[in-house]
Amino acid sequence: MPLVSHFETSFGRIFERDCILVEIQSEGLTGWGECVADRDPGYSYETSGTAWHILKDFIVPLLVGQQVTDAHDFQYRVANIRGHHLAKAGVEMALWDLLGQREKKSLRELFGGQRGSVPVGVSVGLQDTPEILLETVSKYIEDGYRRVKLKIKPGRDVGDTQVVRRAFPHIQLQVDANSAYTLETAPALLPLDDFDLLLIEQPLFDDDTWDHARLQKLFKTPICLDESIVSPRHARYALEMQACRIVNIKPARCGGLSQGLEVHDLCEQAGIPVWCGGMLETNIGRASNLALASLPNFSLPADISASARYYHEDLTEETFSLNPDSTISVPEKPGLGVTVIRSRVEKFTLARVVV
Ligand code: OSB
Ligand code: MG
Repeated sequence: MPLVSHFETSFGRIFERDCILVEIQSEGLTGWGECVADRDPGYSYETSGTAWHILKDFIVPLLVGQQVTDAHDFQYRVANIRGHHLAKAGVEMALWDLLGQREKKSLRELFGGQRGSVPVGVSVGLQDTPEILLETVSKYIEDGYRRVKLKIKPGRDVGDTQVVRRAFPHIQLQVDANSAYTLETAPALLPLDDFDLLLIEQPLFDDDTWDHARLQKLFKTPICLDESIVSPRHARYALEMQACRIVNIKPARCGGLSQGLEVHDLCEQAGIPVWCGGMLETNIGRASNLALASLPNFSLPADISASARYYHEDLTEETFSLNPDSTISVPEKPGLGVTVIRSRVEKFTLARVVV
């Protein structure tokens, strides 16, 4: 799927995304899920290649012809498959879509979400120059986004953030390093403490919960973990270690929507606010993120932007647009609440496997 504009993080620039869709047919219904693995192992060790393999050869064969009752039953059945959370989450999403359709309830209702719309922001990739960055941010603010996240990396951190903060003194601003620093290099970020940022996301390695705890002590600004929180257990470790004051929940990274819900509840009990991250999903994954983000402890704006920010042609009849108050409405129809345009899927299909 070609992106409307390239997206650059500390681990690289992409112009298009490989999206694996999972379609499950059961009891006359069709459920859809999206696996958010990228083509390259930059954000996660999983790639679209490994997810394809794990799905086709391990996860899906465990399910075909079985009576899978719900997400917890699914997690129990795939528990002996180590890791590969993004692959698992793609299937769990399709199961939730089926469950919702069968019970004629939206995912928001199944999750117990209260809000009909959720506050959102936009995640802005690294740009070639600070001037282009400012132009890009300005356009998003004109579009109506009231919260902006900047991608940073060593050498493109304090300066870039300062340019945006000076131009927009009152916008809700945060940064995301995607693990580009170490405990030794991260003090270069200390000047960010004066920029009134909502948070600093994942400065250190994904397996470095302990060093994040040491780093948080040096900063007034809350550190927020993304890559490190790969399960509810890891969320508990981070909370007990005080490795962060805010958690980014990407349900896929945690192993599925049910696991994202558990992280939400753990954080709520610990008094730690959460927000919903994004993986440049198509409208299929976006629908599930919106449902999750309708829960009460998602108290910071989500990385869920309008459909037009991602793809010229998305995969569903529905289009998600930004409301004037920088929110996006949560789907209300049963299941994911979106209707997949099959001809659109065909148009972008590179490979298909039926099990
Ligand atoms: O770290 O949050 C991240 C996209 C791909 C991989 C990692 C990240 C992101 C984003 C995009 O920031 C957020 C979005 O979907 O709009
Ligand atoms: Mg992130």
